[in-house]
Amino acid sequence: MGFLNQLLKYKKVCIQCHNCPDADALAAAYGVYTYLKLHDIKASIIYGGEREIQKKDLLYMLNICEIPAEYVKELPDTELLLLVDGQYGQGNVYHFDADNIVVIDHHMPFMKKTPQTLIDNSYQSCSTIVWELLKEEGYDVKANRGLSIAFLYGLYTDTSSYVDLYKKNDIAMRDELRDDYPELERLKKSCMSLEDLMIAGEALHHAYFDQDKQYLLISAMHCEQSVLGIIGDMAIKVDVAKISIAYTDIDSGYQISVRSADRDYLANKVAAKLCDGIGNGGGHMDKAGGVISRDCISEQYAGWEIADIIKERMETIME
Ligand SMILES: [Mn+2]
Repeated sequence: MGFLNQLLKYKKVCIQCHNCPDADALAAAYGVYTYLKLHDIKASIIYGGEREIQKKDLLYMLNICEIPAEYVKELPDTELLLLVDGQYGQGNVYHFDADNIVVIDHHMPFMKKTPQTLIDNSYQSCSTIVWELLKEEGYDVKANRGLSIAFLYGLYTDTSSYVDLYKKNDIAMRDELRDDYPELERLKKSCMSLEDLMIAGEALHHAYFDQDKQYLLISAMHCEQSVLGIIGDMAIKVDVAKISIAYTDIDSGYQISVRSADRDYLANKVAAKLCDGIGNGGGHMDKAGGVISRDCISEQYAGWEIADIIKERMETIME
């Protein structure tokens, strides 16, 4: 029996994406949703957190792929809470009280392994995992145009526009699903607003470089996480930079985005250490992110600027 097959015993399932869902979370959720709907299960796609999706590309994706993602403050009545692209208890996954949890994720394992968790960080996107699960159940993904576009865009955004795509299974999905989709081409070219472009330019113009430890620290005006990622992706291409850290303010504190060009300082480790005790960080070895909580720093670092907190922590991390 496949992993998805075990879900058919439920009548109502809530599929939860991490806060500020990205294309990969939405696509993975939609894949599971499609399977459950096919078997007449009452399924919904939800997310919580600070705000509703605002990014133009994601709104366009929800529209063309017909993904019914809902922003909620409370967990709707459900028998099962199924998390995609994130894990229960993590900082970027809004906490809803639930007893019955299933997790499908491709980040570093944070939860204990159980029959209800499928966490494999050897995958570059959660979409690829769900694509494989659907194939295992005999579902023809390629015949579903909207889902194919969603999976491809999820993988595309999680691999820096396929530039970092290198894993066998992820490449297999790209190769199988790829086709001439004008909507996908438009999606790929809609991930920044004009304002984001100005914010990125301004942020890069004022980048701080630590000569001794060889890292870049970049402060950006309030922007989406994906824009921070674009800034970080560009900054880490600098020859002398081992690490780049871009950050921006969000309601609850600061969003950070870490890139690594040096195996001695893995991005997920750096992000975890930067946020240790004052937030939550993690991700992949070359790309990671995190959130530093304003409440936590006002206790532990009263009167400190965020840049100084990061600099002090980087001194220790890169010793
Ligand atoms: Mn992902």
